Amino acid sequence: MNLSSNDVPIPFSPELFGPLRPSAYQLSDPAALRERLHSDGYLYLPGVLDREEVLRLRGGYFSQFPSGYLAAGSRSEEGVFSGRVPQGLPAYGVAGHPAHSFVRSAAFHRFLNNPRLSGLAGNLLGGSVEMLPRRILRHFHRGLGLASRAHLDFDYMNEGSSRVLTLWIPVGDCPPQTGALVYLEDSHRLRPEEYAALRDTTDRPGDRRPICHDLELTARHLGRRWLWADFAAGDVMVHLPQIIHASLDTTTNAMRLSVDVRFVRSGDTPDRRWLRSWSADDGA
Ligand SMILES: O=C(O)CCC(=O)C(=O)O
Repeated sequence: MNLSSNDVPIPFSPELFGPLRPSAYQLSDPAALRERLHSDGYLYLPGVLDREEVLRLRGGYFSQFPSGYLAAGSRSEEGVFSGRVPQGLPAYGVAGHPAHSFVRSAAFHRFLNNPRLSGLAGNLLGGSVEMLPRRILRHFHRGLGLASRAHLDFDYMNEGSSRVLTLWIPVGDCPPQTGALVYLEDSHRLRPEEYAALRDTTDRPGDRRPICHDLELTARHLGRRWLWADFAAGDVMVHLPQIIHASLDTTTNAMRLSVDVRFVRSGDTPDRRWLRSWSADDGA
């Protein structure tokens, strides 16, 4: 596999990559699931959601684009990039772009209102929970050379309770080459001083929140592997706000689409920046 992140190549070698450990979401013992989450920093839960429902959401989103964006003869739920971005399409995720209206649509809210998601989060947080209103739709096509830099979620929501969980949902099949998320093994146990120096190697001077855009450097500096999976529509990842993760560049014709949402315990005070619908220019 030829992989890169933010256009920086990373060899797919056993030194740098290892497999995510799958868990069965139906584990009848929520305490065991919780224990595994805290031990690994994540839960990789294949097949939590109905595949067809996830693909319908994918189709609903891609059908909002002007003609010419999707490959001729393909169906919107396949989300295959034609190689051409229509002229006049507003910047990604701002008012006027389909992602901006989609996260405010009834179909999107219905999809996320699934009791499997709130039930899972409730079991893991040990009580009743609320999904924060800032729910991010991430969409990448090949050629952008853009991905999520190594980071931890709490750096983006550190003005509220740290009792928060992220659920990452691939909206379509998402192997590494399509831009999957990868997790730095056991990085939720690191002390911030251990990765502080990496923040100086950045393609985003002025923003101290990302840890690093160079995933090979990050893995070698911290002496641990990136954990990956061949995600399918229906899978759900759960992670702690302290685990370092990133995403790979999309190099396939099939586009990368995902949603990430956060849950807090009811009654906890969340970071106020997460209390409004997401917009790509909201600065949060
Ligand atoms: O989907 C991505 O590229 C990043 C998502 C992420 O960082 C998260 O879900 O916490």
